[in-house]
Amino acid sequence: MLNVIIFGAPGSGKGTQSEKIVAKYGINHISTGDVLRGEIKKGTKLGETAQGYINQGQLIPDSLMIDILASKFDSFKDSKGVIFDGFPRTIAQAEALKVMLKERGQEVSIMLNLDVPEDELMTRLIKRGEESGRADDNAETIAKRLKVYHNQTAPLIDWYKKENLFVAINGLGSMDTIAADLFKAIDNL
Ligand code: B4P
Repeated sequence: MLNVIIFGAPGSGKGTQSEKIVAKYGINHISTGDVLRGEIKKGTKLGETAQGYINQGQLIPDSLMIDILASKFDSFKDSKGVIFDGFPRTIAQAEALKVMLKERGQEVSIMLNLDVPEDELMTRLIKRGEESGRADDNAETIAKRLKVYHNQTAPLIDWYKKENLFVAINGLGSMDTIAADLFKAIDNL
């Protein structure tokens, strides 16, 4: 199985590029952000809990996220692989992912880091907020999300470098150019 992690700060294009990778390689997609927004829309207990964290720009507790991830992963039948979009976001989530995959005879194939300067992230997310009305895409919450990213998520870069799975990708430019770089990295596996 091809198990790809697409990694980057909020607004780096993880969701955008995941769709292109899914279309090219025919693998399944787990976007933890989409799962949470789906639960909010359905008005479930989980959605209610998630909404509070998301609107504050905070991460949902690891224990909840890890359970969600495992059950979503196990829902795929005869899968060629999975793209993990928005997970892991903490060291605890990365460790749990490693264990979860190992228990299923699997491992992470590659971690692709979309590198985008902070002013560009802000511009993209503000624009998305105006177009989609996403509650967490406003200047104040974006600033909090970027802080959370630097404190809790960015340390995963070194973690995956130690695992020899890290590949840096320039996340600035046209969506197709970035996709071509991502495909090249995957095809090199
Ligand atoms: P996510 O839904 O994962 O959202 P994101 O990081 O903000 O966006 P992404 O990087 O996918 O950007 P996109 O492609 O859409 O998370 C939302 C929240 O959920 C988190 O803050 C957290 O609270 C919670 N959460 C999720 N996973 C969690 C976890 N594992 N643990 C705990 N909490 C969790 O691109 C953004 C915009 O840029 C789009 O409008 C797009 O059109 C544009 N864009 C993309 N590529 C571009 C390019 N090359 N040039 C110009 N614009 C581009």
